[in-house]
Amino acid sequence: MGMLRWLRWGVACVACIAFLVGCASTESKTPVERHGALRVEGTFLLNEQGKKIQLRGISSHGLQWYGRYANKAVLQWLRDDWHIDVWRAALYLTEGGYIQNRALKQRVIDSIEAARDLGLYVVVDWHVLREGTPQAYKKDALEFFTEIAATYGHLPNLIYEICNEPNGKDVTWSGVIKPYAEEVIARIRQYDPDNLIIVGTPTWSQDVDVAAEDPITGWSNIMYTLHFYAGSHGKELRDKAERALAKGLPIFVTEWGTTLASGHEGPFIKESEEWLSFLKRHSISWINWSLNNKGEDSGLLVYNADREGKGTWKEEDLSPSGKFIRKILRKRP
Ligand code: IDC
Repeated sequence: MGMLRWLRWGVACVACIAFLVGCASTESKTPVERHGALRVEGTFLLNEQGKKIQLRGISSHGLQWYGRYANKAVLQWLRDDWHIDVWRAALYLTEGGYIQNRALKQRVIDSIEAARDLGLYVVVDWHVLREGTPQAYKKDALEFFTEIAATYGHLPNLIYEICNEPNGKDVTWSGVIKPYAEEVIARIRQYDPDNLIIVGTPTWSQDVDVAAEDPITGWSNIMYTLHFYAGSHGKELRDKAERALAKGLPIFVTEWGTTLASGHEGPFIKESEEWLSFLKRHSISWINWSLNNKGEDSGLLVYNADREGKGTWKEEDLSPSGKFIRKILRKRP
């Protein structure tokens, strides 16, 4: 009798320890160890085990200005202290960006290699903005993505964002953006058959409903960009997103801010929380704009905090937006 009781206790203890070790090891695994290669099914992003997931993370500011933060120490801080899953490397084209300064490609490579070593997902963002149309530098985009896909396409953590925010009244979905996307996707797929490719939508990546009327066909693992700034965009844009989802369009929020669309004012906490619960409800992945100490309200650091970028920032180095976003990220969804 005594023996049996001891045996029961023994079995219970072993089960309990196994459970705790299991929990600890899931926690200590990196995002890429947990989720592996990603794929899209319907409107959802799935991990390698076929489970619905929501990636959450932080964007760089323009790499021409804040590329010094695209390093392993900073990404490790964001992974371990902020619990990010994904880092976005924003390669502007003009305003001192890649078209004018080819050396910036190295900042993208630094981001990819740091993310690879740290087990983070990384979004390579071709940051179409002032140019309006992605067709303006299509040749450069094709060359750039060929090189990135050929060199890093085998990694499970690479995500392509091929045009940040197309804009302008002539920059239509079916006539301009979709044909651009089809060419770039076809090129990437020659080297990388399966990693996620995210396509920008008209009106600074807000018209996901328009893309949903005429989605890209013939390729798998394609998603569409929705961007919002909580102080400027609210229910109307969420309704648009809902219409797109109802038509089956998979959405990835590769950039959002807690401020006005200018990057200033706020943070608009209540409005941001409304958006965050919407994104959670639909399991939509998101990336917050952005890591900089420029002094703008959407920046996650206070003005002039640690100019060297070693990732040793303290709570008092974070802006109100930074404190809010860090708190959200540290709570597991
Ligand atoms: C802004 C930066 C700002 C910089 C400007 C340059 O916050 O410091 O001077 O770009 O063009 C976007 C863009 C993103 C903008 C951001 C805030 O994708 O590049 O960053 N924003 O205005 N879309 C909506 C807002």
